[in-house]
Amino acid sequence: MTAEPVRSGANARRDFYERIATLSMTPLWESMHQLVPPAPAPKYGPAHWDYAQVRPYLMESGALITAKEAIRRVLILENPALKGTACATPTLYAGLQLILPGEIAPSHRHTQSALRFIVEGEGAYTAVDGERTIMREGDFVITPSWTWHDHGNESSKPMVWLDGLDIPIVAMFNASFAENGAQDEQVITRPQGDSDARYAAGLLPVDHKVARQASPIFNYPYARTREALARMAAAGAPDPCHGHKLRYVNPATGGAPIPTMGTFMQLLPKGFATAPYRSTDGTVVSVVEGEGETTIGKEVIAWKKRDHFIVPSWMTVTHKASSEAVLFSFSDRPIQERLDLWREDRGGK
Ligand code: 1HN
Repeated sequence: MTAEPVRSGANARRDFYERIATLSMTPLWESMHQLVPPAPAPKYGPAHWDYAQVRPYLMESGALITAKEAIRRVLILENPALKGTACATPTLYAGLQLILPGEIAPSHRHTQSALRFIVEGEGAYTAVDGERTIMREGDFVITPSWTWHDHGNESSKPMVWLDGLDIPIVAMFNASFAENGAQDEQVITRPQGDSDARYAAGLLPVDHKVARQASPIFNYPYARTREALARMAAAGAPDPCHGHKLRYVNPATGGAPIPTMGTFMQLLPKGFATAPYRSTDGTVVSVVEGEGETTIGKEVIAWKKRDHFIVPSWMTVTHKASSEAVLFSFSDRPIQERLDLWREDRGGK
């Protein structure tokens, strides 16, 4: 091969860059490797929130401000590598919300989609577009984009849930709209259980038309999810990388219940160790049952019930369950799949 002639030295180039900067131009050849890395190079790492450490602060926040004054009394789970961004991963927001007995979180709506995953307590409700649902530990509840929602706790105990929102994604598109309701509590127009009856029994109303991507089911109760996992585990061997893993589904489309965020539940049998796995979707995990250890790259996270942790994009992950364990997780996988971006590496398994 003949050597390429060098056209000019470093000083001449620097001078050139300064002159084109006056026209808001910059040379691609100086940044191309960073712009198009040969494999994902996430600028964030794993993170872990131990519920035993977090819970006292959550309860302290309950004495500091009411749910009504706060609008939403939430401690954001901010990835330490993304300080100041309120992000758990570059595309996902996560937070732990506390609502005390007798409190309400007033009605509002926004274009960001939200999920709730109930971490502690039982008996608070959320209302979404005219229907209430009572929430229990392990339930997965959705608030689709632009739907009115308010919460209230009519039980005698504090309720804590994980909020997952697509805030960074909506921000990237500059597509945020939000408004407050006229009243704190929205008008209820449908009986409790109505959407469950119409959409969650393996049936759909005969003339149902898909009007939006989000699921018409808004509470996926843990009792059903747990039974499905138990029966699946009794019926066959676990997947080497996932254990027994299911994804939540919008029955009208077959897609994810929330178009921007995929949601998953997996059971790891006692003593089970997963094979190394990685995928391009950064993931937030909530421990529902059991104890174990997750290795992400070189970091080892020892977790138990109600802990939360982050698995970054394309980092190799293995789980080991010391007792039978159940993990809820959410990620940006559905968007990546729609854009033909999502990849996984099962390490040959
Ligand atoms: C929100 O509306 C809720 O409705 C929770 O419970 C967390 C974080 C940012 C913006 C809106 C809720 C939120 C949020």
